[in-house]
Amino acid sequence: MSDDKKRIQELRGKIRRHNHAYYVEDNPEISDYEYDKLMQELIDLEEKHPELVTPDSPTQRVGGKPLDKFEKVDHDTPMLSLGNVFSEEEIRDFAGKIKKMGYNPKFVTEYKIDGLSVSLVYEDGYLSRAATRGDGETGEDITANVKGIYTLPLSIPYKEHLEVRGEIFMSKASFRKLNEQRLEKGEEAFKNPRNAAAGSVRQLDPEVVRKRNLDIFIYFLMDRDMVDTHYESLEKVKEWGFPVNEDIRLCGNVDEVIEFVREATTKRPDLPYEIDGVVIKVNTFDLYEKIGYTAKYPKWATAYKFPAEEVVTILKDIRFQIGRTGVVKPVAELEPITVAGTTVSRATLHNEDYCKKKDIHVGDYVVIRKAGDVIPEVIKTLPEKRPDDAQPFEMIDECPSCGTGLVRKEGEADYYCPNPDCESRKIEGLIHFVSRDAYNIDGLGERIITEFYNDGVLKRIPDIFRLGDHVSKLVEKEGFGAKSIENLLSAIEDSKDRELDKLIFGLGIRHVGSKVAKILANEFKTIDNLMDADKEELTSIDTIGEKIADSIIAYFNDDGHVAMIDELKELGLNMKQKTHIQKSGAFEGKTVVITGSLPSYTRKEAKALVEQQGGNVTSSVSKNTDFLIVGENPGSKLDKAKSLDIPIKDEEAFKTMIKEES
Ligand code: 1X8
Repeated sequence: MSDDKKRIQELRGKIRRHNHAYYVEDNPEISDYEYDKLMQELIDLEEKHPELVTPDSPTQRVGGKPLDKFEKVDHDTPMLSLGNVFSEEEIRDFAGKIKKMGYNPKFVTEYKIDGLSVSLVYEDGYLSRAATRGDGETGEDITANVKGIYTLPLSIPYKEHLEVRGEIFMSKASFRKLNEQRLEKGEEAFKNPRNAAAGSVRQLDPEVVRKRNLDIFIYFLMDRDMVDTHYESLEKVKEWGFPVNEDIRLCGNVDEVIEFVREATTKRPDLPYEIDGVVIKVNTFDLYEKIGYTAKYPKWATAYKFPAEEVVTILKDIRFQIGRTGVVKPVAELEPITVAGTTVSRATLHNEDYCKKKDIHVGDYVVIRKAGDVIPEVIKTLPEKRPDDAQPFEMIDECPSCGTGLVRKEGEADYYCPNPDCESRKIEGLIHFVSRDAYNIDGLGERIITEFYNDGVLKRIPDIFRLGDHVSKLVEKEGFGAKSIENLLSAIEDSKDRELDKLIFGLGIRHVGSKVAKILANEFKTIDNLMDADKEELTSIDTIGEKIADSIIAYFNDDGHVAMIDELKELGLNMKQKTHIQKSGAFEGKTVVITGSLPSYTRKEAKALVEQQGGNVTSSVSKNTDFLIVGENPGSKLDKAKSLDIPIKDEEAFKTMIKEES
C-alpha cells in the first residue's frame, strides 16, 4: 500500500474518533485548530488521489455544494403518520382493540421526538439517500444535508439494501445557541427546536446545515427479515452504529406502558431535546400485517401526546376569514402569547353558534389551547374578568371582501359568500390549487399568490402556467431573485404532469375532496369523460350520492369552468389518470353508526363513503360499535354511545377520517 493510502486511512480513523468525541460524547480531545489541520491534510490527499475517495470519508460530510432545489423521491413504503391518543384511558383503548382481535403482544415504548421524520437508504453499506416524509408517498432528497449530521454513520457493516427511519432534531442547547447567534446578526429567532430543525433541513446549502448541529435518532428498521421483533431491530441498528435513544422499554402489558408514559412526563423538562409524547409500538413484527392499517395509520402503533397547553390572553378583535368555497369563519385576534412553544396571535372561533354558546366578547380574557401543529382554539372566556366596554360577538351579514350578502343554509352552521367572483374566494381557490394534496407547486405560497393576484399577473388557475410571460415583472418583486423565479417556473412546468385526481381536487369543486377526486379519476380516467358524465352515471358509483353528483354537474355546467379546462389543456396539463389508485380504508373492519343529519352528505353518501373505505354501517349502537358519526339533531343513539364510551365523531372529524373537504 502506498504511503498516501496508508496516511489517508489513518487520517480518516483519527477524524472519525474526534468527530465522535466532539459530537457524540460532547468531549473534544483536540483543539479546533488541530482538527482543521487533520481535515485539510485529508482533503489535500484525496484531491491528489481521487480514486481513493470513499462515500464514508469524513470529507464527504463537508463542503457539499449548494443545491438549486430538492429532487422529489418516491418512498418504497409510504411513510405513515401515527394515530394519536391523549389520555391513559385512550392508551388502554388502543391496547384493548388489539386484544379484541385476539392478540396479547408486548409493547415497546419510546419518546416521541419533536423533530422531522426522515427515511435513510443504505446501499452496499453506504448512505445512499435521505428523504423527508413529504406527503408520505413522495418526499424530498436531502442526502447532502443529512451527511452533515455527525451522529449518523455514513457507512455501516451491513452490506445489503437497507432502509431505516428516524427523527432529525435539534437539541435544546444547540437551539439556544443558534438563536443567540441569529439575534446577534439581526436575524429572526426560530420559534422552537422543531422549526429550527425543519428550517435547517430545508436549507439548500449543506454547509449551512452542517453548522446547525442537527442530531438524529433512528426508530424504525424497515427491512424486517433478520429479526422478529421491534426491540431486537433497535438493538441491531444500534450495533451497526446508528444513534438510538437510550430510554426505550419493552413493556409486558398496558400498565407498564402507562408507567413509562408517567415517567416520561416527569423527565420531559430535564431532557436535552424536546419530546411531545410517547410512541407505543407492538413488539412482534408478525403482528403488524395481522393487526393492520387504516388509510393513514398503522393500528399496531400509536402516539400518546402530552396534554395541550392552555394559556389565558386577551381577545382584541374578531376578523372574518373567507375560504375558497365562500365559507366565512370568525377568527380571534389575540394579544400575542407563547403556547406550546410558538407565539399565537390568532385562534379559530369556528362559527356563529360556537361564539354564541361560549358567550364570546371582544375584549374578553380567553383561554387558548394549542397542541403541536393543531390550529389554536379559543376554549372559553372568563366572564368574571370581562371589562365594561367588552362587545358581544356579532355575526356579519355581508362579505368583508366583496360586500355580497352572506347566506346560511338550513341545517348548516356556516355562513357563505355566494359570489363566485369574490376576490378573497378566488385567492383562496388559487392557494388551494397549488397546495400539497392538489397540484403541489413549491414556491407558490399564500403570500406570493396574494401579491401576484394583486399585481394582476395571477387571477385564475391558467395564469399560473403563464407566469413565464411575466418574468420581467416578477424580477422587480422584493425577495424574488432570478434563481427563485427559475425554480418556480421549473416547478410549475414539472407539475403539468400531475395525475388527473390532483387536477380534479385542485379545481375546488364543492364536496369533492381528495378522496372523492381519486375515485372520480379512477372511474372516468379522463377529464372529458368526467365532464360528460350525467347524474345517473355519477350516482351509480358507490361513494357518489346526489349532493356530490349535483355539485359536479353544476360545476361543469358553468361555461367559465369549461373554458378554463380548455385553457389548461392548451397549456399542456395532463388530463388523464395514468395509474389506478388503490382505495384505502379509513374504516377498514370498523362498525359505524350514523345519527342525525350531516350538513355535507346525505345518509346514503355518508354510508357509501364508510363502506367504500372498508367499514360497515349498522343502525343501532351496541358495544360492538367502533364509532358514532353525529350530525345535527341526533337522537337517543348519541346518549347510548356516550354511556358505552364509544368514540363520537362530528362531521369535521368524519371528513378528516375520509380526508374529504367540502
Ligand atoms: C414519529 C416519531 C416516532 C418515534 C419518535 N419520534 C417521532 N417523532 C419513535 O418511534 N420512537 S415514530 C413516528 C412515525 O411513525 N410517524
